[in-house]
Formats: sequence, structure tokens, C-alpha cells
Amino acid sequence: MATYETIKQTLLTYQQEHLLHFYDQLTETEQQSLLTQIDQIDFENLKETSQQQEERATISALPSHSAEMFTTTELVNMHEHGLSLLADGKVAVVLLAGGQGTRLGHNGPKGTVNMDGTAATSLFALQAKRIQALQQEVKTTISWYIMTSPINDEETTTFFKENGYFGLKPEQITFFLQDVSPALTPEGKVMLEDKGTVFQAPNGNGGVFASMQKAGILAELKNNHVKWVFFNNIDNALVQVADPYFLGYADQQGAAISSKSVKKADPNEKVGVLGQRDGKPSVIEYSELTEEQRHQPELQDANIGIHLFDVEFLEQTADQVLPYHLAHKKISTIKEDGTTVQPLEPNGYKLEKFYFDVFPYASNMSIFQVERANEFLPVKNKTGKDSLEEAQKRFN
Ligand code: UD2
Repeated sequence: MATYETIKQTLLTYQQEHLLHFYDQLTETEQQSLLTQIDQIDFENLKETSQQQEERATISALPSHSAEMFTTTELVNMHEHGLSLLADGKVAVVLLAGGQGTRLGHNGPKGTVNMDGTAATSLFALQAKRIQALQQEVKTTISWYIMTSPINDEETTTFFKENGYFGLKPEQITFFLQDVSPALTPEGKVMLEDKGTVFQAPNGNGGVFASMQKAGILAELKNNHVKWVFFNNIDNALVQVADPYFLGYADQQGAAISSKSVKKADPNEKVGVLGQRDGKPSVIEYSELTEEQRHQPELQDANIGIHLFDVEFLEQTADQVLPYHLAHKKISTIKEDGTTVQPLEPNGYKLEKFYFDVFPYASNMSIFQVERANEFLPVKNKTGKDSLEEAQKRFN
């Protein structure tokens, strides 16, 4: 445990000593708690974050495949191959469910929103049913790892328990917690929520690899001879969890990462695309593309958050420190005079890691383009495009 003196020294080094401004006004327990919170902050990574420069990268395409490019026999083989990987226990599933889902305005974890008023059609249940169906087909139990965050862990695990784990065995599901990260003022200072608490929020879905390692999951996957980990987001109501075609495709292509994509609805759809940055596999944000690149026929593979990662690749990259991305937000904070500010405008930056920042560490990535109408219906908003309303219509 770091002492007051060592913490103070670190804070002086990184010019963050304001974090101890109210230290003398705290009880002993509060003081200890504050020191522990500060001790967990990676100040070196924060320093690099506030000094981030926009670098202009060279963007290029990566080839993608779609079902029409294969013969019926090839597709049958792909499917069979995927099923045999599942039957041999070579596949595990990871669900990213640590996010806040604030855009949806739903009170509770996003996975608990449902299609018909019952928990049996919740986003969690839809994924569980898919796993259940596959298990019946291949007669093997599929391990499911669900990442939660301190803001939704208890509600998530209770929801599963209360609903009988949606027919799955409790021991095949592992919940693991992601880390949190602090917020920065425009001047790069770590923000305090109150006198003894550093403001903290989930550190983005890029925390997943380090959290899997910390929870012993990567070691478990290796011990169990798992080869592929299927990753996806909680919000896609149509996701085909551990799709055998996709598994067969990824394994036959042999790249460390395989990603599903859908064709962009139109060149100006504001989504990240799968391609290469400086010759390395990447998700390229809409804002990074020039007008010409947005129209380029080879750069139309939208990232839908469905990926297969080779376990060996995850092991090799789990120690990489991924960069923070800044999100300008309203953050309730305490001023030096001890008064609390509830800002009406964004006043600070939340820090998030993105899982796809590991992509450049892979020498290659294969891309399987699928039909949006069949496989991608993300529940992001309450109404309109990509909404709960749209998903409910589809299911009822
Ligand atoms: C994500 C992708 C985007 C595209 C889109 C498709 C990122 C950063 N962007 O955008 O490229 O593929 O999905 O729908 O992934 N999550 C956590 N912990 C966190 C934050 C998020 O587990 O701290 C989970 C969240 O619960 C969700 C997933 O990560 O399942 C995606 O996060 P999001 O909904 O914030 O990302 P979005 O929709 O902006």
C-alpha cells in the first residue's frame, strides 16, 4: 500500500497535487480511501493522453468476403467446420456489457431492455437463447464470459440469477469486472467528485483484455484449449452469437482477428470502417476519412462490433497499454473553495479505451461482410434509427 509521502511525490511529479487539497479535512478512513484511489491511477498514460497529437495516418482498405463469393459446397464446409470447432470446445464467448447505455435512457443495464415486456426477450436473454440453441446442436457446453462494470455489475448478476440464467448453467457463465478511469479538466488535471473521491467512470470496452487477464480468464481459456473467442456488444438484437459460418470462415482464413461487417448504408453513414491504418488492421473512425475515402468502394465495411480473436493473439497483447480516447462530458466536480459544480455544459473529459486499439498488433485481419437486415439491429436510442422502438417492432 502506497503511503501519503510516496503518493504526494507521484502527484508532484505529474502536477496533480490538487487531489490532496482537502486531505486534512477527511477522516482517517476517507484519507486511506483517497490514497488507494489515487494509487490506482496510471498517471503516465494520462500524461500521454493530454499530450496526444492528431497524427495523419495513411488509410487503406482490407479485402472482405461475403457469402456470395463462396460456392454452396464451400459454405457447407465452412458451416460444418464451425460446428466442429464448437463441438470440440474450441470456442468461448465474451460479451461486452460494462457500458452505461445513457443514450437509451433506460434505468438499468442495457442488456435488461426487452422486446415484449418480459425478461425472456431481454437483450441478455436473446444472446443466452442463441448459445442454448448452439449447445443443443453441438452437444457441448459453451463458456460465456460477461464483462460488467462497477456501475452495473450487481444489477446484471441479479438479473441473471432471478431469471434462472435463461436456461444456461450458472457455472458456464463468468461475470468479470472492468476497471474505471478518472476524468480530466481541459488543463489535464484529474477531477475530484468530492473532497475524498476521485471522479471515476468505466474505462471503455478496451479495458476488456487487461480485465480478462486479471480475472485469470486468458489462462483458463488456454488451459481449456480454446482457440477462438467470439466478442460482441450487448446492444445488437440480431447478433448470431458464435455463428458457425463465421467461425469456419475465420479458422480457414487463419488471421489472428476476424471481423464481421455490414456494408455502410451510404457513403456518409457515420460509422467506423474496417481497414488499415499505416498498413495495420484498424477500425477507422468516420471523422478520419476524407470525402473521397468515404466513397471508396473498398472502404465500405462498417464495424458492427462482432469479432473473433485467436486466444494466442490475446495472450500476446494483453499487456499492451492501450491509449485513452477523450469524450467531452458534463462532470459533477468540487471546486477548490469546497463548493460542488453541476455543469450545464461539458466541463471535462472522460477517458475510454477502445478494444479495437489492439487490432494494429495483429499481422492480418479477415473480414466477413453480412446482411445488415439479418444480423445488425443495435439498440442505441429510444426511438428512430437504431432504436428500441425499431427492435420491438421487428420482434412483435
Ligand atoms: C461501438 C463501436 C463502433 C461500432 C458500434 C456498433 C466502440 C468504441 N465503438 O460504438 O465502432 O462497432 O459499436 O454498434 O466499441 N462497453 C463496455 N464498457 C465500457 C464502454 C462500453 O463494456 O466502458 C460495451 C457496451 O456495453 C457495449 C459495447 O461496449 O456493449 C459498445 O460500446 P458503446 O455502445 O459505447 O459503443 P458505440 O455504440 O458508440
